[in-house]
Amino acid sequence: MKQAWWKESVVYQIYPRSFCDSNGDGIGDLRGILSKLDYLKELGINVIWMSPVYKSPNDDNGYDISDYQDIMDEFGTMEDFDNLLAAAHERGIRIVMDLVVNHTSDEHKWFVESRSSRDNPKRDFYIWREAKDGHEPNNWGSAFSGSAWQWDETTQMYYLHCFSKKQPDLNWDNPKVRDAVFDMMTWWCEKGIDGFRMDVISMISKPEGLPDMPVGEGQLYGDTMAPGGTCNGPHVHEYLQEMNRRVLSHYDLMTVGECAGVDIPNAKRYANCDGSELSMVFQFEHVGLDSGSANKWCTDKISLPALKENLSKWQYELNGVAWNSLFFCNHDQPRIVSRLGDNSPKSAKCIATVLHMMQGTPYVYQGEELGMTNCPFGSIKNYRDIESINAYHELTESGLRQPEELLECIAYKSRDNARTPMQWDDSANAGFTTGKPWIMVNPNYTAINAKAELADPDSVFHYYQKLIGLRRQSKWKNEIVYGDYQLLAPEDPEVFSYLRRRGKTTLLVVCNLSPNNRDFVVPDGVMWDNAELLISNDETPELTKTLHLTPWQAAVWALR
Ligand code: TEU
Ligand code: CA
Repeated sequence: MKQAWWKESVVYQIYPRSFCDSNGDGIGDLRGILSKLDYLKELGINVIWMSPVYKSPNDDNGYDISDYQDIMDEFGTMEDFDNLLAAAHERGIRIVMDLVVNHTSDEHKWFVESRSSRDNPKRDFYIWREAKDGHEPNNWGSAFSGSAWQWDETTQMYYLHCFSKKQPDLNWDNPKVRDAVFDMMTWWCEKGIDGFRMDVISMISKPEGLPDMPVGEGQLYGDTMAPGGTCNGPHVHEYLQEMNRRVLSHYDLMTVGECAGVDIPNAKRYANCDGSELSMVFQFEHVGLDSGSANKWCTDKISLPALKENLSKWQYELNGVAWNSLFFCNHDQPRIVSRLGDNSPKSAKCIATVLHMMQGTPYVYQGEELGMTNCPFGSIKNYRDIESINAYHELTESGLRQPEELLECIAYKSRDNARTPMQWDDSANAGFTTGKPWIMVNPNYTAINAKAELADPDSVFHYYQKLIGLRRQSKWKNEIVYGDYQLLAPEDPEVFSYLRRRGKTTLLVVCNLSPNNRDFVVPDGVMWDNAELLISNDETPELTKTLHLTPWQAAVWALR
């Protein structure tokens, strides 16, 4: 298998708004990130992916960009960015930018021109349609509630927005849009950045004729992300191959496509090892396993056998032909220790072991390395996320859901759970800001914070540091990065165990993802004589045919 630096990396995702505030306005910023580079160096990561830092009115916290080549006022200046990039490179840390080009902000100059008149040269930069029988052109719903179409009085037409109405979709079928995007990407590459995470890149090619989509149970609109909708559209691979030819292939970049709705066949194309499109993709099947039949607003738990089957499918299918990203957390997902664990540090370490010993590039989301948990927001007034707030109002005002039960689901699944301020220490506001934070701080910051964990050799932080060290520096790094994967005991409802094999070495990974003591019989065929323990989150477990596992115990051995 071809080796590459981005296959041997561990990426740390920063949500700048909530990471570190350097000027006391309650909002994280670039200088705040600069001040924490040594912390990230200590953790051992070698790539930072920053959520968008470009000019934005922040309708969707920066995922609505009004100028791709300038820095958001709240985050600082382009000089601050240049200083951050240089300082990261000095520490051997690469920086990957968040590329949001499925849509812009409605305040972007392209859209201001496009909406000004039907014959403006920029009109076809976006997707405009006449009303149909006096109504929206089709039944598509926005991911942030309501219709995906917004009526524009000036030119008496609708424009498409798959997200908020302040995020009009770009028309990628227009070669002038592709030219403008590729020019902007080249401008950033010439500044020396190290790659792009590409926001909903699987959605840039819309289906011919924009057909109505099925309306799911408990839904009010057609689901654009269902098969045949906006994901994996007719020209998406053609446009990405063009992007690769015209921009990506000219630089040494890591690229990861955020591919809502991606399946294995499309992933093998997006993340093809032949380098024709992207380095890797984010797939979302595993973090969709606890979505109800209607939508994500439920409190269902993830079934472990289903999770084992799904993650194993991706390990088997992409091995040797494409490349996996490995994540449980990001700025859109609730905290995994609350979703799959029991909020305990030991369960956080167990979950991390499951992910970090697989084949693929692991992503650590800010605070995940501390075991940060979901936040008790309580009232809907304490939420800031457009997705949660709009869903609450649409679903309760339509009578589809009752406020109390829906609020329980929002508490469990809201993106805001990942967006509470990073917990640096036990001083006011967890050391995130000296001002009033833009969103509430999780009250458990007095117990869960970086300062305390840096001082505790048994902390979640030091466990992540060890996992990252195993992958990046240890004598086992090639087995961990490139070894083949084999799931063990698929039917076990609590223990997630698998092998990694490369040459004469086999790694045995055993994780008891349950609060119960468990005996686990190591399947036949797994032989060992001089086993060596790589990592464990408990007293060293005796390696015998029947392992006696404590609650949430994880252990990895190298077997020769
Ligand atoms: O998210 C894409 C996406 O599908 C989201 O709707 C996400 O899956 C969902 O919120 C999970 O419940 C990307 C960005 O990551 C997200 O932050 C942006 O809001 C969205 O695109 C629009 O840019
Ligand atoms: Ca600030």
